[in-house]
Amino acid sequence: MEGVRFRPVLGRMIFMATSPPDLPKLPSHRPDHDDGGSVVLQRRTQKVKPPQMYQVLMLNDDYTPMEFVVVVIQEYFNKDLETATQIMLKIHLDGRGVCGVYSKDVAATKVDQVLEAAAKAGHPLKCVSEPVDF
Ligand code: TYC
Repeated sequence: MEGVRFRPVLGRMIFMATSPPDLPKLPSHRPDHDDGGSVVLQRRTQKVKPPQMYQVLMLNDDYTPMEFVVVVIQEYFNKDLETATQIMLKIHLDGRGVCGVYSKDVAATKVDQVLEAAAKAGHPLKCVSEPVDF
């Protein structure tokens, strides 16, 4: 009988394309005993903690004008006039007060901005950041 003759290489290709691959045996997820179909959820301890936050504090001094402090708090900590005035008065009375709470990098930037504005204006205003729950 005159059949179609494949060249040997083509015959190999067809064989490879149609044969299922030899897969490694995966571990079975079926229980090896009858669990009655129940599902058990295991509680895991939380691994991801929220990031450490930093509070930006301004410190009192005897020379920086109150008005300047209020403007700085409004400008860099996005507070309205009333809130900024309350924060300034708290700093004036207690020696220090929180102007805002931020991630580490943002808090460091706020400190730099306040110190630069104060230095430019010739005021000794001091500003620091510290981890919350310090
Ligand atoms: N104590 C300053 C004054 O009487 C006012 C002041 C408030 C200064 C807050 C600094 O962070 C400060 N002029």
